[in-house]
Amino acid sequence: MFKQIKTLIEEYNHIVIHRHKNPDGDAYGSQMGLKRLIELNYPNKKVVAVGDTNVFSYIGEVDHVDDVFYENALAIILDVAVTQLVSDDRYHLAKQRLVIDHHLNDSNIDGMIMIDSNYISCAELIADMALTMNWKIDELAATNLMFGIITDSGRFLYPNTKANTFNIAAALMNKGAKLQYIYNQLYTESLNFKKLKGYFINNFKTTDYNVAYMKNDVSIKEQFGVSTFTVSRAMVNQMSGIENVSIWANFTEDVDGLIQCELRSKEIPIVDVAKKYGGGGHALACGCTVKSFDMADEILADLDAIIEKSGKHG
Ligand SMILES: [Mn+2]
Repeated sequence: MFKQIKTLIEEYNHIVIHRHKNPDGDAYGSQMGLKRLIELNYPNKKVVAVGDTNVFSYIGEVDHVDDVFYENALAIILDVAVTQLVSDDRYHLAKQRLVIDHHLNDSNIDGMIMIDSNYISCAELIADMALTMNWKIDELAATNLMFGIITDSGRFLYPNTKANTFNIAAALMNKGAKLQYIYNQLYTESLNFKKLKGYFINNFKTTDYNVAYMKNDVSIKEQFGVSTFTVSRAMVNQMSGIENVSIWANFTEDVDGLIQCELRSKEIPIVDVAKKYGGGGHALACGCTVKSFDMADEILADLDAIIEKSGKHG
């Protein structure tokens, strides 16, 4: 498969690299890593990167690309395989499409598809390809790819981190990946973000069965100058890793007055509670949206009941 991808890349002089919307470290890292790899190994090709930007934009700048550039171009789509999640839908304009992803979803994009969920990150897959193909890899390419591997593996923490993840990381280190730079970037937070974390740690409450929870009205996001998403999704795990707390929940009022509920559990499945209130997600990480904090209390009662039933109350 790597050979087929290489052959396809070699056929095109114009290449546009896409990835998913709201890019994470892997989407950005694999996009900017592959862009650099093509520049290094095929200096006569014109390769550009497109898409929306966010706090990870220090990994690499996206390019402004006119529609006409797509005419005889190959569009490479990374870390996503479904049309609705791709950032910048002009990949349809390209002459040919290549999808490289490591998620479980089947692709609904028309083109060459390479999906392999054995890889912990898309960047790991691209690095493996570059190493297998004996491509030149410089410090910048190695650093960008390492960024994707480190972020998508939860810093080599998640259970699907494999021996080969370390083999590839080691190879990237040999090519000059700047580990200290990556970790400095990842562990630097804005002052407001840090203070918001402190606010959570100091103010969360617990139920009778030790479900840790926070109820955040809309004033919290204003007080700390952050988004609803930050108060809600980015803060829920401030209540994780606490002795005798097996489930934790974060209830955040949004600008429409609705309550965004983020529910997490160490080991007892809780997704049925999220589903009961019109939401969903994974067994241990899920969410829903409800109309009031009173309904949040109902959710907490349901979570308490789950712990009671499990017999795992500490
Ligand atoms: Mn990924």
